[in-house]
Amino acid sequence: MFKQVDLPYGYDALEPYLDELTVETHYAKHHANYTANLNALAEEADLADMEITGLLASLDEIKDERLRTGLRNNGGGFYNHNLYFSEIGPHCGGEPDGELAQKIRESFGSFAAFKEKISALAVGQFGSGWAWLSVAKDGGLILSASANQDNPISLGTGHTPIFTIDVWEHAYYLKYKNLRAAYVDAFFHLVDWNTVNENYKKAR
Ligand code: MN3
Repeated sequence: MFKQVDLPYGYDALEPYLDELTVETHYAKHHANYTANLNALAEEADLADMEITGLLASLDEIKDERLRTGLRNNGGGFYNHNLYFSEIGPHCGGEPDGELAQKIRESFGSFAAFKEKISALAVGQFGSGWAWLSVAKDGGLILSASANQDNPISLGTGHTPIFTIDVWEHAYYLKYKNLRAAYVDAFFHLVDWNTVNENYKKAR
């Protein structure tokens, strides 16, 4: 049984950067639906006992095309949103410190340069998708973007995601309309870098 991450904040707690209706719809409708669909499909495929990362990394082994596609989309939707909703919160933002801050400086030159690069990937992703900060097997930091509910695990990159930005229109359209760049900029006011730092230490 796959379980949506608990929201440790209210639907209105991310105002003014994310409005209450967007957060409620995103978590209680979109994310909840991906989770329910994943559970039904995983049960049908007899894969309900797997870890989601293991399931997403071995989609190729699912012979039935309907189940494989359904698990790719809904398993991705489940995993991606668990990361997204757990890496943000009220009274956050700013810059990371500790080991992640140092690694970001080593990899990208500065936090500002990192922010600029991942924002460009998020804004430039054509249609629905995600931007990612991941850890490679050699410990390096990798930036990428993906379409739909794909992620670095389901795409078979071998990288472990530690931070993501959802750029599906459902993540921002009620408040920001077509201004995706404004949403991405506002999103950085919500990032809980302590959690991302923990994700980094686990992934490394
Ligand atoms: Mn979403």
